[in-house]
Amino acid sequence: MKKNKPKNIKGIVVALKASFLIVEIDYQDFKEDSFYQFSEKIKLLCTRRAKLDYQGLFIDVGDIVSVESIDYNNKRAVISDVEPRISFLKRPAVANVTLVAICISVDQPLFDMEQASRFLLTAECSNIKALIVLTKIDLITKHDLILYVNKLKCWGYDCIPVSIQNSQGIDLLIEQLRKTKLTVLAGPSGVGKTSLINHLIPTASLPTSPVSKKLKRGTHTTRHVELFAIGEGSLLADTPGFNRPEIVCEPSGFAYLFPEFRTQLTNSKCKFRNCLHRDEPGCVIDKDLERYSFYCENLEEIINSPLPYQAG
Ligand SMILES: Nc1nc2c(ncn2[C@@H]2O[C@H](COP(=O)(O)OP(=O)(O)OP(=O)(O)O)[C@@H](O)[C@H]2O)c(=O)[nH]1
Ligand SMILES: [Mg+2]
Ligand SMILES: [Zn+2]
Repeated sequence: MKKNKPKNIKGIVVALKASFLIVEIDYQDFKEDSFYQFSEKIKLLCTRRAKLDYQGLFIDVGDIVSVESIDYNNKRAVISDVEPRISFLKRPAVANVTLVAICISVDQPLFDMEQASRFLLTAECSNIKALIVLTKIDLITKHDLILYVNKLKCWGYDCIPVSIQNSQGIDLLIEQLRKTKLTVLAGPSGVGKTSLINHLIPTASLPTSPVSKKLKRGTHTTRHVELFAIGEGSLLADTPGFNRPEIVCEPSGFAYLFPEFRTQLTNSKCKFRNCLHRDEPGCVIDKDLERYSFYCENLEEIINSPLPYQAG
């Protein structure tokens, strides 16, 4: 018996282009359909039903949506609904993220503790698991690399050191990405996020550019968030680099965004319940930890921010 073509089907938003959304749907849904015989994925250029705007439902890359009025010849459709998100990374804006892979280069541009921490705090604020991808390790010695890895361990983070020049760490990174549903590559401009995607998915062929010799910074080559398939059911997002992520947090919760402080606060309690871990007596935070002064400076900024609990 001929199956009825489904009225609307589910897909994932893989990119935003001007006022359109690119939605990828799975042709497998139609395999038994005698009219459409599909075997792979298809991208549709979509608009959205006005009712979604009235309902205040935003749609970003990573959102699972229902599409209807599908025109297969012209690859167009209309988004009629959006599923609730399991997570949302605010900047770069990506929905349903399961892992933020924060790319930080050891050189060109040089590793910057404050900048790296700001990216990590963004992931922590969104309650999304973070992993550091230490890039361009061909530019430093083995000895210096060990120092970086140990430093990040003290901050409470695992890292995967990689280089696309000599393929070091690439297999380990692929293994991690293939067991994760949606990984976002985030980080400053010029650290090599897009180069990594081109290396991992050669068909992507995305534009990259050298770091500015004068400013020693990236040149903001990637302008949009885009999702790419990597392995069965795993997605990887390239994102535009930016240099100083904003920290949005309440002063009392700030210390909990640092894994190395979190461990201390879980193991023992400060004398005062409202301790902000500065000069309060009976505070359990170890003031010798590397990121302690960064914590204090930014706490001050958060407290004195003209906007409620914003700094950056
Ligand atoms: N030596 C070395 N250079 C690299 C490596 N990975 C990337 N690069 C270079 O770094 C430069 C910047 O790379 P991109 O991939 O454009 O950086 P990006 O993070 O995507 O930058 P934005 O799109 O601006 O955010 C390019 O010239 C790359 O060739 C690496 O492993 N080693
Ligand atoms: Mg890029
Ligand atoms: Zn304290």
